Amino acid sequence: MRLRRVWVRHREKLLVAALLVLTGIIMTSPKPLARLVRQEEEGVVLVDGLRKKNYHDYNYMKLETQQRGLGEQGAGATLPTGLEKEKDEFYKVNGFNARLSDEIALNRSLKDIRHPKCQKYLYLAELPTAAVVVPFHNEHWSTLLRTAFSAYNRAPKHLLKEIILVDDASTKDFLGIKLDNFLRENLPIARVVRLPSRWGLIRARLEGAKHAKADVLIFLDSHTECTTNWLPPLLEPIAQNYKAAVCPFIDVIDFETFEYRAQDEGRRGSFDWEFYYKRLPLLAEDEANMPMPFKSPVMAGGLFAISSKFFWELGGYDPGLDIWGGEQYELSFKVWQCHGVMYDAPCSRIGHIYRKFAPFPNPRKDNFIARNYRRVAEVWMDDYKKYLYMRQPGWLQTDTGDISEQLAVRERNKCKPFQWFMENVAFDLAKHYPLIEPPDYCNGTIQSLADPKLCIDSKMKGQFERLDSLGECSASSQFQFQLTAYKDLRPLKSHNCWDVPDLQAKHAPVLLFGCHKGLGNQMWKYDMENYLIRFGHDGTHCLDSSTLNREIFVSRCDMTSQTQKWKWSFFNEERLRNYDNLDPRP
Ligand code: UD2
Ligand code: MN
Repeated sequence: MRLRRVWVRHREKLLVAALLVLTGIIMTSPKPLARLVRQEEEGVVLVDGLRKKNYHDYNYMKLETQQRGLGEQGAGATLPTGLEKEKDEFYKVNGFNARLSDEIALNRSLKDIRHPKCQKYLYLAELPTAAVVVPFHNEHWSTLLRTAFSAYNRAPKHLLKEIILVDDASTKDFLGIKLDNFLRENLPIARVVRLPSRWGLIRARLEGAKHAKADVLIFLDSHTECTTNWLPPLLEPIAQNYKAAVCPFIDVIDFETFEYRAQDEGRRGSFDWEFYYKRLPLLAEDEANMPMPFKSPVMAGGLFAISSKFFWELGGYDPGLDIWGGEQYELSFKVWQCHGVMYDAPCSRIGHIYRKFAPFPNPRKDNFIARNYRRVAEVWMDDYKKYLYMRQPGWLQTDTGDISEQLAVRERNKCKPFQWFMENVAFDLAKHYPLIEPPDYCNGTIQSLADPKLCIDSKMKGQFERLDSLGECSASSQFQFQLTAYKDLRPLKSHNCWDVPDLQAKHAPVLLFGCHKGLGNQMWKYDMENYLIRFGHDGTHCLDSSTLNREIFVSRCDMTSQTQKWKWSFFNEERLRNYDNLDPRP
């Protein structure tokens, strides 16, 4: 009753007092902090006790869908007519259609081709900062800049601290002051570090890494494009374990049309015993957890993230690796053997232009690739190195140079033996890439019975070229072929296989494509009773020829046709008889 009376009598005074107290609280509270806390918590949710957040930049994504023009949305494009001469000139020095690239916007839009679940995935609200490091030697202007712009435009700005372009002694004029000025005005987060002479991509990366101030190093090739939300998936596993190295999915930017397309939906990285980069199937658990990061034995090399702390604990790269090659194996072995882990992160997708051909002359007088491979093998592979040397005895002729520093890294970090890697990480590698090569079905020359002085002649042709000719039989290497245990047919020791992409054509051409082990349109069989070289699973088509035009092609098998009959200089009768029971992936 009494309170009520007080309230009624002093209502106004009380209200004013309350108002004054409230304003006091608001006025004296540290405003900026209050705003910060509120802003940070916006969009942050607790998932299993962890603060997570959605990093998508929906405004940017919406703008992208509205962009129109050549190559937009990652579509394939063709060069406007009249530029053929320039096209050829630019192709020669880049190994891809660089003139077309100049017609495409530096910030062109790309389709979101990620696994649909990536759109909803939340990442830790606190992630480490990143530095992008891009080594380049004579890279083309627009492809280099598109690399930098795509990385910047599609990354959360507070996480991407710097973009360091390392100029490995380029000689193209525009890569000098013009590039510095352009970046200063248009993309100040990026800067160029220049090397005094050609150091090669590995030492260029090392130099870039030394300049970086961010927590995580992200290496990219100089002709790549980062897609929607590419950065958080690379950083999260590192935030959880600083010894994790994380690779994005590497997609394909077509060297001719600049079409952006998926490479595939994931494989585990690997190598064969000549150190060609290869891939292994996903494990059932990887498929089930898609698109969560999965463990991968070996990185492709060009594109990955690693904490600067772990990178330097591992001694960075071996600085004795020169120009190009081998560093992807060195770092992968190091990461695994020295107590780290390597993941592929399906929600981070970055496109790469695989060149049509290597445009640069050899900058050294020696075989630096062989030396690089040997250094890696000698330091990390223990007894397994012999499986490389068995196939490449020539490598033993190359001097590794001093490897004591690298051995000291291994010792200092108490790294595990290579056998541990083979048994626990790359446990299925030897099944797909046997330590010892299984015997060929056939090899040597392939002689025509229609005209026995003629043999199949590869003319040393390579990837994407048509294998079309017959020549006068000789022992020289262009006449040597093998029908391997993988049931594919290839020029001796080549990694390009006979492939028939258009079987319906009347005289179906045989092309050379990267070998994919006898499967699909690379499977061949020698029918030794009938001297036929049969193509494909059903074997209804055979290798045929016109001895007059000295041409070869594939047509429907005809036992009576002499132009379809071939004699191998060597064939393994027992294995051929057993052909249908033998696994092409021994
Ligand atoms: C593949 C890898 C690359 C690296 C290499 C083996 C991918 C997509 N790419 O390269 O990262 O692992 O195999 O070493 O996995 N460069 C220099 N100086 C040189 C030579 C090259 O700075 O002396 C730069 C070049 O401009 C490019 C990068 O190094 O940015 C890789 O060279 P590439 O693109 O010619 O070779 P690629 O794609 O076959
Ligand atoms: Mn490249």
